[in-house]
Amino acid sequence: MATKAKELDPNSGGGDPNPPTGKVFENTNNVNIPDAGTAVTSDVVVTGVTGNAPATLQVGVDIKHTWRGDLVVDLVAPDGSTYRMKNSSSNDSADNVITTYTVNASTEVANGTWKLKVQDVARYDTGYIDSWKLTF
Ligand SMILES: [Ca+2]
Ligand SMILES: [Ca+2]
Repeated sequence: MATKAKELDPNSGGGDPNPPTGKVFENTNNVNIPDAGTAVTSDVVVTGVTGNAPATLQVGVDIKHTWRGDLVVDLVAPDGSTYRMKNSSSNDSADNVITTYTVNASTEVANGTWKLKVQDVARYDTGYIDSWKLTF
């Protein structure tokens, strides 16, 4: 029986003519989010990725906050296009937004400065962007 080579191994990245590179770009600098204030951003500069971003761009977010329902979270592509990942939700009193969103960014050129944009839209509880990353 013939060898079944390189089939559906999500971690290999090898043997695929259009490989998901699995390149990771991260910003671990903390950014304070003003309470019921203006949006803040954190930059990630992407280089060395050919062509457009994938339809399954992985956006890993680590935001520390004492009432995460206050938060609106967007991904901003290099050309300024905005992708909403999380809306505010006044009754979501849980802590923190620590998750990975999947964004269809296939119309966006990969290389350039991407931003995580976070706004706190309700008073009293506060927090900060701890880190975030893009996986191509
Ligand atoms: Ca708040
Ligand atoms: Ca950090």
